[in-house]
Amino acid sequence: MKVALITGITGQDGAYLAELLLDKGYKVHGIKRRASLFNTDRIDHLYQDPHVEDPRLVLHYGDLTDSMNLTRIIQEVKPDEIYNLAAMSHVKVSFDTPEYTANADGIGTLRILEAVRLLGLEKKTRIYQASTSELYGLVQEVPQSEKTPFYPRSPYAVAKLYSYWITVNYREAYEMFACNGILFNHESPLRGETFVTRKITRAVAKIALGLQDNFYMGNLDAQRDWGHARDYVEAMWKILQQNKPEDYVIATGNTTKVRDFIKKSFSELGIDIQFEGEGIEEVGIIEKIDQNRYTEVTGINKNEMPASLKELPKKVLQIDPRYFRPTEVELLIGDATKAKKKLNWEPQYDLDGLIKEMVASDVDLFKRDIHLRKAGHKILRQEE
Ligand code: NDP
Ligand code: GDR
Repeated sequence: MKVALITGITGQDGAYLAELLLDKGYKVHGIKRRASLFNTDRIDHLYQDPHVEDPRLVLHYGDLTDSMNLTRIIQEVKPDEIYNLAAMSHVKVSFDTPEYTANADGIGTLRILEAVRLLGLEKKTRIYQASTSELYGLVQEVPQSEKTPFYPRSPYAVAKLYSYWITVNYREAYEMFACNGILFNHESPLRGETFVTRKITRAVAKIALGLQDNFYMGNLDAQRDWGHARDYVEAMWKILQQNKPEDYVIATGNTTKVRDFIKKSFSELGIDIQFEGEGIEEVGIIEKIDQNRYTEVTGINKNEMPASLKELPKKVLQIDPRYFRPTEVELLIGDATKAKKKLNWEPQYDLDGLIKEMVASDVDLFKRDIHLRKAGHKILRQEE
């Protein structure tokens, strides 16, 4: 039985990857951080009671900023494969916490590589490093491939640049099987609530259900190459199954503006949103609703439709400069030709399929809130 160690197992990708590896018959160890509240929601369905004999999923407390902790866990587990997914992964937040981001996202990777070397596991343990399309930053060329020069535009991306190169360096210096997956944005119903796609699908669901009147966004013109996390964790695994350690771009090859993601998400529920005005004065207005489509997806018929949606046109979106970044990445579009050829990797989802799944999941989530409210329970959720 192969043994894998996943850092960041409680995150979006960690959850999908753990599921994939368990399905493939791996024993999976994961590193989670101690938090004052439970933080394993995304992997609770995979949880195995540690009291059963030889559980296939084992969680360890740890942190990428703690070398001794990482070295001890790697010594104990002796993994065949390490997937280093842990990171402070929010680009905007990295401007607020640049030193911590450098420590966790940059030096954290060095700690893992060095632990493997110190423990004499260089020939046994293969390492996947979660590199990112943010490395390309300021546009040098499109589409971006393994050969495109890097120009990082945030403390997050600069920290990840260090990780990218230290992974290459350990591969070349010590002949370690260490690889970078340069993954473009990938999303899912498990996406963190403050990343743009999930922020949008949550707001769309809440507005459609009458739980929220409007929401605030940043740069609507940024363009991203969005794929589905399920497809992307498959690529991570494939990268470590090759004969030779190499770096790969993983992307769909299509790019979409944030404003079009918003339009498509509303349209999934039969709601037509139009944009008016310019710059920070721009607003999003619901013009009309296709009643049949709305009922088909929400299960709510015309009579039960929230009062807030009955008076159209209705302003639901405004710009708040607090969501602008000091330096922005305007355009990402990936060229995954190498991965398609060498890994035989092909994404199964397209953008419409991704949006459909995310919107349906958030509608379901907030319909549950409505039921709980009706039953007299108080629901408090923080939005950002
Ligand atoms: P998430 O933010 O969903 O998950 C990050 C994970 O890292 C969480 O489990 C988090 O724990 C953990 N973590 C954060 N800081 C530390 C730390 N100091 N020590 C240990 N664990 C820590 O990210 P994703 O799943 O979306 O992304 C996975 C990786 O891939 C990240 O490295 C990200 O930067 C990178 N990436 C992501 C892309 C994307 O589009 N999703 C694209 C390209 C790269 P907790 O749950 O406690 O917060
Ligand atoms: P990104 O993802 O920075 O690409 O990093 P995010 O979803 O945060 O932003 C994408 C684009 O949307 C614009 N935007 C907003 N973003 C957020 N979060 N909130 C808003 O209100 C908003 N309005 C507009 C942003 O300016 C940006 O241009 C993600 C992370 O998962 C990284 O860890 C990963 O490395 C990269 O994807 C690839």
